[in-house]
Amino acid sequence: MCSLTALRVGSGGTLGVMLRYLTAGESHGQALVVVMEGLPAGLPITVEQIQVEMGRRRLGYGRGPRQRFEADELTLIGGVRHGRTLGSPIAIEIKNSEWFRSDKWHEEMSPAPGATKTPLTQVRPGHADLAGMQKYGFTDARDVLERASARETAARVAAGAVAKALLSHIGVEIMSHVIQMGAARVPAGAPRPTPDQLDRVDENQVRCFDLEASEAMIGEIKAAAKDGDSLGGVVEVLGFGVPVGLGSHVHWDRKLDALLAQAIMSIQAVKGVEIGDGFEVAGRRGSVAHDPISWDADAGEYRRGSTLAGGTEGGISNGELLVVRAAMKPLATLNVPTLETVDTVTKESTVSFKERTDVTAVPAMGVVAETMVALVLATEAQRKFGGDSLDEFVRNAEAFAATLP
Ligand code: EPS
Repeated sequence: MCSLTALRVGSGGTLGVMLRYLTAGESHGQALVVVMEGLPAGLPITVEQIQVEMGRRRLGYGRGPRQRFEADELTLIGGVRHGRTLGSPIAIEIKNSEWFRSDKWHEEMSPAPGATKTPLTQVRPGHADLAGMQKYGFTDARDVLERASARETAARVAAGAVAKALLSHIGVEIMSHVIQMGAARVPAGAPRPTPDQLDRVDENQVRCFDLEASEAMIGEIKAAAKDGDSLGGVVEVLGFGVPVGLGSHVHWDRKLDALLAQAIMSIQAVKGVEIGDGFEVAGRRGSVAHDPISWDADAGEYRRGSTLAGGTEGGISNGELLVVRAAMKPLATLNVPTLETVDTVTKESTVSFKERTDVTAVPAMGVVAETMVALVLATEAQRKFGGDSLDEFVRNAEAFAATLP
């Protein structure tokens, strides 16, 4: 079949895609799984390397009880032998610790025929519950929420660890930091962290680089937690060493910024994406809204004097710092439910059901956003440089850089 969808060439499409991945699994089921295809052979990768990224995703003040016992125990099921990729699909399984530590979810999430004794019908505004039930014809919100849950991002982060490993061989490093939590913000123009300061960001309870702002953020979380409420915020992902020439101006679905926007927006609870200073620049005059270009004769490279465009121009990476921001809404599950809704059985007004939840997951979302940026960049780097082995991929990238006009 030759439908428009089948011919799409973006990161999530099918034809012509160099790197693709698919996750499966529910939040309280046995496990999550991710299958990645299209990585070159010979890429060194270990379970421990992936575990580091998984551990980073569990970080952050304000997470709920689940993160205290979730171990994200993972198994490399296929595609890796003796610590190196084979070029075949990589399959990674991440066990849900809760399934194995008790039988709490065994009946509720059993794949065998049966029915729940406790359907969830007081749907949460802002969550996928109601629209998902209507779309798929369900009478229990759990049929929707188990997959809509941000638990699924654990599988993405496993894939992202592999994508980051690939990118590291062409000098790309990706990190994130929290710049807003509720009403507490990092002041405009505050210094950005660099990759050698990643530990400092990760060691901070809210993954914020600005200590004063981080104190205010923790204060916000404590206050929201006291009220049984939740908080959203903004993270900034930074891509260092991104080569010139990823993405393209020639088609809407090949533009790097567009691919990044889709990838970031696909993260659960993300409602806004910004490349560079997109929103702030919209209010400026053209004469002060663009990054000036100069020639660095010593380095033999063009330079831009600022990062307003966020490292992409015309949908193509320009070799400057990549800047992508993601805005996360406050979680729709509240520890003290107050959100007005309707019970889908009685049609009577009520408040949404209570589930164990995080006060905020913004620090963790930063790690997921890094993952999505890494997956887009790895896909586009594979498209640009190709190669069946890591050596070939790196050789091609170096040859391109060496001949840049
Ligand atoms: C989530 C609700 C919480 C989070 C979960 C995402 O899970 P639970 O309902 O089991 O306590 O902890 O996130 C994760 C488990 C995770 O690993 O990120 C939700 O409703 O999206």
